[in-house]
Amino acid sequence: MRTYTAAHWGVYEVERNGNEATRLHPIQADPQPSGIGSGMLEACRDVQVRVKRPAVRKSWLEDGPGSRPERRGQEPFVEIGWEEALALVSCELKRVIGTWGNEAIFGGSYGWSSAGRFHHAQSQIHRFLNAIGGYVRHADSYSLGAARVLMPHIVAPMDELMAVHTSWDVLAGHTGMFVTFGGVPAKNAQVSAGGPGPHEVPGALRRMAAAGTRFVNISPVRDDLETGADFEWLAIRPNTDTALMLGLAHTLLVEGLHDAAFLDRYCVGFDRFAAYLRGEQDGQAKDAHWAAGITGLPAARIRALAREMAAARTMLNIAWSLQRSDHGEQPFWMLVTLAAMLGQIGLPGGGFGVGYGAVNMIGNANPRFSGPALPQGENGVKAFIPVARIADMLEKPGETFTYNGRTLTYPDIRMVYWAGGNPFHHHQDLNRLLRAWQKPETVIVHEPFWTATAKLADIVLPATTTLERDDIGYSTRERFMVAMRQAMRPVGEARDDYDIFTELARRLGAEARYTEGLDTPGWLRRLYGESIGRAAQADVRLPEFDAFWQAGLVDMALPGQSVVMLESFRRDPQANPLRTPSGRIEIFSQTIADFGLPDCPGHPQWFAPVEWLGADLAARWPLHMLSDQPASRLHSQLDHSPHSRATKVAGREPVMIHPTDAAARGIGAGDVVRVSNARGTCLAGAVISDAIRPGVIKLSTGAWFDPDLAAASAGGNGNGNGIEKHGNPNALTLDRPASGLSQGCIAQTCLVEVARFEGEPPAVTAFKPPQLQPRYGV
Ligand SMILES: Nc1nc2c(c(=O)[nH]1)N[C@H]1C(S)=C(S)[C@@H](COP(=O)(O)OP(=O)(O)OC[C@H]3O[C@@H](n4cnc5c(=O)[nH]c(N)nc54)[C@H](O)[C@@H]3O)O[C@H]1N2
Ligand SMILES: Nc1nc2c(c(=O)[nH]1)N[C@H]1C(S)=C(S)[C@@H](COP(=O)(O)OP(=O)(O)OC[C@H]3O[C@@H](n4cnc5c(=O)[nH]c(N)nc54)[C@H](O)[C@@H]3O)O[C@H]1N2
Ligand SMILES: [Mo]
Repeated sequence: MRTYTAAHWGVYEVERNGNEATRLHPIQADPQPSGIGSGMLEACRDVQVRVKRPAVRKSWLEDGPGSRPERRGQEPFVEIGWEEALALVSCELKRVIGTWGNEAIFGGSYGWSSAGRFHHAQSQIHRFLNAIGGYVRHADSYSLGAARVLMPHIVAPMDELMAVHTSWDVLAGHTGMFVTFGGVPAKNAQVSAGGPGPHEVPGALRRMAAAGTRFVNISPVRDDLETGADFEWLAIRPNTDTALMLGLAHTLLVEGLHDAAFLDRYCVGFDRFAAYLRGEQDGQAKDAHWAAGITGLPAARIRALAREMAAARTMLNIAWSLQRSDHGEQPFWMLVTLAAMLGQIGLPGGGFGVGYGAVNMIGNANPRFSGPALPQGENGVKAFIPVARIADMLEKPGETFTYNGRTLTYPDIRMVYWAGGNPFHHHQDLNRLLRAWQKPETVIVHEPFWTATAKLADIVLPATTTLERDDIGYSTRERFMVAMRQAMRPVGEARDDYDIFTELARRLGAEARYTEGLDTPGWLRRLYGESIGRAAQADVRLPEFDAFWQAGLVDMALPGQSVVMLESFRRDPQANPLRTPSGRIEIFSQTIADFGLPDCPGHPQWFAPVEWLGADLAARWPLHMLSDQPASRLHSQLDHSPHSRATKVAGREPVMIHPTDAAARGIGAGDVVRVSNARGTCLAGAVISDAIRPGVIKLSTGAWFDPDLAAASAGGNGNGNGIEKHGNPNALTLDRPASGLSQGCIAQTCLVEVARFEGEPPAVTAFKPPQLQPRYGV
């Protein structure tokens, strides 16, 4: 029997021996399978790292909710049976709701979990919490905190833009110049949420280069672009792209190279922006010379680049990482503005892209429809936070903050309930989060693995991985719908999130609302069935469920399709207006101006970030640390797999350092180094490379957080925190919002210093389970 499965990093044919998978083979249609999947089976079966039984922190079990929260992560867990665990969790939910109301439960539960659309943990937990009265939710994402709030005001919502990127075939046919801020990282395009079909990006870039497209990569890192040919690398100082784009815009303006007719017909507010560009108010023209001083790039090259862009069919692209920075709205707003000045938006091969390479689906022309998805129900609680404000929320109940023109209040959280995410991987300034995490009385986590977040919980319920259950794989603009048939038995006593929540809902009198009387097979049929009609509207004929389940894969490709972003708007802006207040591209936004925010005014502007190489602080912390997405895993997922472990240096996460910076510090390849700033210290393994700008280091995210909690609670190593031993950059990043508009995370804004670690470095314990005790002594 041929069966399939899907992960965020690929679609696989499952070789099996009866009910147990023996190997996963990337599907034949995939020209460039991701290596991430190679260790997936092994990682899921790693009984050392799996949570095998429900487990409760000792003090919580013995003395009740709120007992010794400072001991989270430091004391043993007691393993208990499912019956007792379900009783504990349901009683605790009743207590919290009865005493404090549903508004005391934070169920935002951000995270990518795994690929199947039914067992999508975030949807499951939200549906469950809604069924019992609601919870404090999160808005937006870590991926696109600033862009999700900004872009609807000025052009279109991010989800809309992501789904209508000009397709790769059109780029190969028409694009003369492809200028990208932050590369087109093929490492990131290994992934699509819900499961990528064929990996398209490496081949697409090579086809463009072969067809004659000229590439310019503006990035502190050279190798986040690979086209199979030479390209120009402009090694910009991190977080200064807005200044560069302003310099380019200034040259276009003063040399009359901007498309005044386009700006007139399709945009509003160019005049106000042009006055800023010329420096009419602040006396500072944002010219190439000015931009050179900020970006570290030569003024002559900036001027020439502007002319070259105006002379060619030019596509401008920006990586999502650029908005994960202080004032992260500005580079995105400025990219759209620059593209508007070039006047090629809506033309084949011209205009802008917001994330070619960020995930595989961007630039695909496969059909677009909303696939199977679990309805989440109605939330009885109105309070929410922008996703990255979690530590603020825990520390500052009752305080107010601004968000997208509104003033909101942080709720008073007593319980945190998480399924499918790893905040002790994903949040910034994890030493701060460790302190804030002591605030709730109870932390409940569903996890397949003993991640840092599981270890820092009070109650951990073992969840199955996607391989242990039936599901459906689907992602917009990807080629295949996948019948994900169970590929192995659950490990230990793990249960599906759906089954856990069903049991809890029963104990809380909400079973009918949560399950609607359906079991997993019933839901798969229903969700698939409901998507047949939506698919038909996109000209996709899905077979009936039984045929789909039998076949395993449905190929939804519609050959010959291509996409040009904003084509219909360009053809007729009156008939096809944008959904902005003016119906046009807003270079000046009256709405945003009226919010009256000092850190996000009505048109794009340069603001110096709180931390960057031009700051006074750089005298003390002279290196800019980029914490990009890891090539060898998805965030923290599968860090314990052989594939990810093979990339470690001296057992820690590799940190890329320029030879000059390494030599100045006596650091050699393979050395263990301390990466520090005032917020924390982590250890990493040195990789020396000239593919990075001097003064910049790169430490990818996702090494399992391995803090020295005892030292942290005792006051630590001088900066108040224990050393993180494994190389998690969020031990150092800054937990502040991009602006009062979006409150997005700013992980890429971070100064540090690096030094050789002298002596014997402490052992990495990230993949060791916590101390586990049986319920009753034997
Ligand atoms: N410094 C820095 N930090 C960053 C970023 C950065 O660029 N720099 N990027 C940010 C971004 S863009 C993102 S999206 C976040 C990602 O942050 P997360 O999405 O939180 O990271 P993951 O490691 O994918 O965490 C998913 C967790 O779900 C678990 N899981 C998988 N399947 C299931 C399931 O079926 N049920 C349950 N209950 N659990 C499951 C996995 O074991 C894993 O622990 O990180 C952010 N953090
Ligand atoms: N393999 C893998 N792929 C992934 C993920 C993963 O964890 N693993 N995560 C997925 C997720 S959730 C997301 S949100 C996307 C994220 O996609 P992105 O946010 O775009 O990814 P990053 O790798 O953080 O950054 C891309 C590049 O931007 C460059 N860069 C950083 N700062 C600056 C700057 O200030 N200026 C310029 N010009 N360049 C800069 C870095 O050199 C980096 O190579 O990736 C997705 N793809
Ligand atoms: Mo993300």
